[in-house]
Amino acid sequence: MTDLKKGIQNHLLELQLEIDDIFAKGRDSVVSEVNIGQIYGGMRGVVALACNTSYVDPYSGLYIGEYTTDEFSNKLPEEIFFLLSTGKFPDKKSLLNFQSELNQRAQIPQYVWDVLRSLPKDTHPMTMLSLGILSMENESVFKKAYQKGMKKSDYWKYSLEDSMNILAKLPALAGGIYRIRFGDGHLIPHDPSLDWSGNLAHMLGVNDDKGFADLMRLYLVLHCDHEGGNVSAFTSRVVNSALSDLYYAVSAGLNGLAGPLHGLANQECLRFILEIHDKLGADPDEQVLRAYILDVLNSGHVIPGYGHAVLRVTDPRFTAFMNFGETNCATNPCFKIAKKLFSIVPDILMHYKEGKVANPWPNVDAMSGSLLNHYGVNEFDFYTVLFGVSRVMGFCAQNILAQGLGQPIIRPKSVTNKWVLERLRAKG
Ligand code: HAX
Repeated sequence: MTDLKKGIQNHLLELQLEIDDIFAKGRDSVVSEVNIGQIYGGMRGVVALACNTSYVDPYSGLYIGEYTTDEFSNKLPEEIFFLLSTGKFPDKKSLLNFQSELNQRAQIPQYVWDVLRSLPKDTHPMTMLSLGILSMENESVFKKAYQKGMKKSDYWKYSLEDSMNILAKLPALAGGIYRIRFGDGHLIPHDPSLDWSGNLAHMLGVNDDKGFADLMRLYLVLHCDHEGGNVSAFTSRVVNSALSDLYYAVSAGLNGLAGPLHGLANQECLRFILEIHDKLGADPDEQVLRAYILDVLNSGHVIPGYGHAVLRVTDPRFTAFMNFGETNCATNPCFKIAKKLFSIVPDILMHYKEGKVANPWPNVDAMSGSLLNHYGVNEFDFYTVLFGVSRVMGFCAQNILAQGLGQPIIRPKSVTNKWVLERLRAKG
């Protein structure tokens, strides 16, 4: 058994003991009430899910396991996947074994490239990523084991196998999508001497700068997971809860991530910054920029990269990207505009619509595009693919743990307007 598998097994035992304790202390205790506004309002604030991979504190941001963003942001993505699924960082030997496993599974079947190359040239790269993964569904070891009648207690082990196979192929898949969609179509081979994010940087073929490989590492670490209730993670979990295998579940999660209010926001952010650059110049005057932002708001548009459904402070992942920018590309015009926006937008949003914007602070997407732009990844449409590569770690870890804990199919109850009106009438 690999160290990762052992680690997950131990983690599942710990989590199960905690759940047993919770149930013993108060399985029927009420922790959240749902009002009618929430039924019609995206279930915002309703506590209805347990997820032990990560936690978003409204005031201190993302925790992976017990670790704050500051504490994990200098790690490798492979270490982060270990942490998400076992609750602990791997030691050196376990890390090397895991990396070697990924290297052995990195080869992408030729039919995936045939599928991707057959698509219209202007297909969105997120469609290509989702389809690339879905096209490999026939390789699912979970599906094959299920058909042979595997025990429920073994589900997570086969999902781990599927996860490893999917994760191992992501750098080559994303790199290939970039080369087919934006380059000359020539694929750069996987280099087993490089780690997971190093290979992604290498296979994109954009930039050999060490700073770019460092940015890819940071990017893949910071986007890995954000609790269980966000659109993409929740979608992935719902699909997997029906025992659709991880190829289906990961592809479904990525389809949610492709929405402009979720993962696609990062491509909107750089577009917004470049528009400012074109219209107001590289170093816009503060008052002029302020007026521009107000115009955008008054025309009914959101300011991309600002606001969050859960966070109520500057996203620490934004801060990590900003610190990276200060060290590596402080004079880049887009970075400078992104920084200037940070000094202006929160104040405007705080007072906009009588304080209706719950969180006027920047989220992770407000800065990352400027950094990618600095290293020559200028195709906005590709940004969400990088986000997706990282977020697949969270989808996989969440689904493996949920299966290991024997969680059932997800099926909340919906009601009709008539039901709600009758309920109100009965209450008087
Ligand atoms: N600019 C202008 N108005 C904003 C705003 C922003 N950045 N953020 C919120 N608002 C508005 C909302 O549109 C809403 O107005 P209406 O009631 O008139 O529709 C009001 O403020 C209240 O919304 P909220 O409760 O503050 O925010 P929500 O939880 O509903 O939505 C969003 C959270 C992230 C979707 C929202 O802040 C937004 O659209 N931000 C811009 C897009 C963005 O950056 N998305 C990326 C989020 C991070 C992420 O998930 N990445 O994957």
